[in-house]
Amino acid sequence: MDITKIAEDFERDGVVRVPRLISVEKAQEIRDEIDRYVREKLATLPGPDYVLEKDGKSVRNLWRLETHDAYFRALQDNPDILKIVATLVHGEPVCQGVETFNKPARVGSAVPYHQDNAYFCQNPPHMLTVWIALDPVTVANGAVYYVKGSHRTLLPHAPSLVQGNSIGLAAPLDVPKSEQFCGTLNVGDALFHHCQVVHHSDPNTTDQPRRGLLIVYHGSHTKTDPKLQEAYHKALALVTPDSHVLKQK
Ligand SMILES: O=C(O)CCC(=O)C(=O)O
Repeated sequence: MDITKIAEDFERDGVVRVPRLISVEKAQEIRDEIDRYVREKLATLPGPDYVLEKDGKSVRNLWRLETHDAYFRALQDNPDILKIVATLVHGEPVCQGVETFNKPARVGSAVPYHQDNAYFCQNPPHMLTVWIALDPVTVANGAVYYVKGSHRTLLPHAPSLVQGNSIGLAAPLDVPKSEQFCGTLNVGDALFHHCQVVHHSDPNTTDQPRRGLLIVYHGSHTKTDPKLQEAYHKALALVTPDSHVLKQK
């Protein structure tokens, strides 16, 4: 892994693909642990810590895995990951969360255009997500699309009313999908994406799931911006929770 090259691409584009970040065997182990977690813990989780798809049973997201489970807590300490993250966040990495975007076969829903810092509210925006492929990620099963270079400014956001992604870009970006970077991946590959790069994903229309494990880090020096956080909390409050399906990020 050439960290200098990874950092160069990340600074310029706001997203960088890192092949084989974890092994295929490790990805299988994580898939098995997600299945165990859902089987054993979903029913006991507090409301905001998971989201189901519209069918009311397939898991869309698991949030804050590190607070509920030692296996997932340990994933944040992977030294290969920390080495890259320390360079990209310009400081000591602090894990903000371990989570999944499962995009299950046939029912996996879209994620609207957004910048993560509208949720994270960090200043300076030295924060990123390590998005690790647990299944092959293709155009058809809902790869994440990124607008390269869009990470330099935080754009206005507005409530999206989408369950699990309560806030999205207030106005569409004038960049056709054909010009966006499509994050297709093999199992074990990863995307490191900056907290201000614009991204989104389509529904999964295939019979193959597209599970992503996400580990979010910021530098220990970043601070929460109270104004940004107020706007986010307002958007979150607009998505009325339903006892089965609506659980928020
Ligand atoms: O996995 C996806 O489809 C979207 C991921 C995402 O929106 C995020 O990392 O903030």
